[in-house]
Amino acid sequence: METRKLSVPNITCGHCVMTIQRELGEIDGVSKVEGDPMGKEITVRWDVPATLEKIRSTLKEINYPAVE
Ligand SMILES: [Cu+2]
Repeated sequence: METRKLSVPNITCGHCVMTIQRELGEIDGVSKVEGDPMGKEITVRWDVPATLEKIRSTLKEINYPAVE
């Protein structure tokens, strides 16, 4: 089980967070996605078969790339 906080500058409101939660939630192995619209950060918890690379590429696909 891994947990990572990611900075996502394109987040502007709670709807952005909901979109990210929905899209990342469809990845097998992702068990939790929390977001902070003010801080423009998300916290993702996952286990195999999900990977950080998969999470980052999905964020990029939906136009919410993580910067770190
Ligand atoms: Cu928004």
